[in-house]
Amino acid sequence: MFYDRVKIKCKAGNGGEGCVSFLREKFAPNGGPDGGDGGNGGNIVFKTSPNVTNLADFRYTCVFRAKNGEPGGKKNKTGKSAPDTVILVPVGTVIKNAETDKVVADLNEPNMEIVLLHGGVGGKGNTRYATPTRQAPRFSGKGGITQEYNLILELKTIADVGLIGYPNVGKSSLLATISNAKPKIANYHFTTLAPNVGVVKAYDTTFVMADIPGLIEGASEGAGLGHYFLRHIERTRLLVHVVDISGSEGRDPYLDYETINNELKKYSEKVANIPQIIALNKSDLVVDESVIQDFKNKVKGVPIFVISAVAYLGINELLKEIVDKLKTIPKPESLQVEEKLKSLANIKEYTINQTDEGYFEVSGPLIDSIAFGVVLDEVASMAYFQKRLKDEGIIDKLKSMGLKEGDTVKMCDLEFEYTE
Ligand SMILES: Nc1nc2c(ncn2[C@@H]2O[C@H](COP(=O)(O)OP(=O)(O)OP(=O)(O)O)[C@@H](O)[C@H]2O)c(=O)[nH]1
Ligand SMILES: [Mg+2]
Repeated sequence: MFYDRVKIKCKAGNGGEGCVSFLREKFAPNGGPDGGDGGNGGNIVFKTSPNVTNLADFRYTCVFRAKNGEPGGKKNKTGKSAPDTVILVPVGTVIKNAETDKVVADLNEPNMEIVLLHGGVGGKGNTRYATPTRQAPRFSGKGGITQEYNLILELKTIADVGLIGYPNVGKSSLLATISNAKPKIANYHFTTLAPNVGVVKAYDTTFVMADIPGLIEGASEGAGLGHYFLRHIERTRLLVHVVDISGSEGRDPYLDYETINNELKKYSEKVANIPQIIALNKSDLVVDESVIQDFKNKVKGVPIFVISAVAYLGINELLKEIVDKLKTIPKPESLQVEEKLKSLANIKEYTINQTDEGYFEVSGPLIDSIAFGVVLDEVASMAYFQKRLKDEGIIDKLKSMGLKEGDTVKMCDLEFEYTE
């Protein structure tokens, strides 16, 4: 089984919490704050590796959570930042957000590395909140909280040339003859069950060729191997359409050619429009040369080469045409990134409930994060807390809902009476 589409879960690490601490030494009983910052959470990094050719490993490991940053410590010790979690994928991997089906990254080059999800930044230690008027802050910052994503990894092979054609016409034989690939070759249909990729060196250039499993009539309805593997020729610049011109299996070569082109059209207009070169293979078996001329009479405007992959006939001419054609066709651009993933969870959310006349309850991640580490019965902490409530617009929102002097507000475990 060839794995070219998998679903995984990824989450960058949270930032570590800032520390609340005060210097306590023998001769400085009331020392200042000395709580250090939290460390940063680990990033989720994707990297293409030439050693990875498919997505099979993700069957076993499909959850990737980078470590959280460590909390800050006393004596202004910064917490350790977590290492990146590096995920190795084959070249040509497209990453989509499973929820929206939008492309979030296209890893289309060798040794390409991207940080897809950034770890949360560490929270500040209480030292950082000290001001001339607030000399002993008893609160610290919470590290950034990250969000988990369901992602789809899809392999769309990166190859310059794609080999297409009916089963058993000699696609793999051609690939084996001209490239470093060693595909399985046998005299039956669907010998090739997964795309083979080979590197071809010819006329001072190098190009990559992908042999995809044979198509048959009705592939769009799932016949044979269906259209499943056609995604691997989506990004090729040129197709070599291999036809068995000897009709060794009793079919009409021209009908084969038409059938395959129809299947390409049913898959996508874009794939059907990729320029083609026709390779009339198994010419060593042709007894009556008129079949070649018949085919040429029916197909105009497409370069046709008469070859034999096994007897090495016409191969150099075909290669020359491929090399020349490739020079005129630009490399495909990367897929457009349709969505940029936000690493951080949305902690700006909160809700207000008026549970009784003059009684409001406010809750949600934003409140939790503002209230983190705040000692609410301490004047300086409380002043900081109230300022944040104001800055985030929560007080205004409460007022718009009818909050007035003397009303009660409940947040976390604290109830306080509102005063202007
Ligand atoms: N005589 C002759 N036989 C060939 C030639 N090319 C391929 N063959 C034979 O045709 C059979 C099929 O070849 P493959 O290369 O496996 O064909 P394929 O198109 O990859 O087939 P699938 O993977 O099944 O779609 C094998 O027995 C090959 O030896 C050729 O030029 N001449
Ligand atoms: Mg094959």
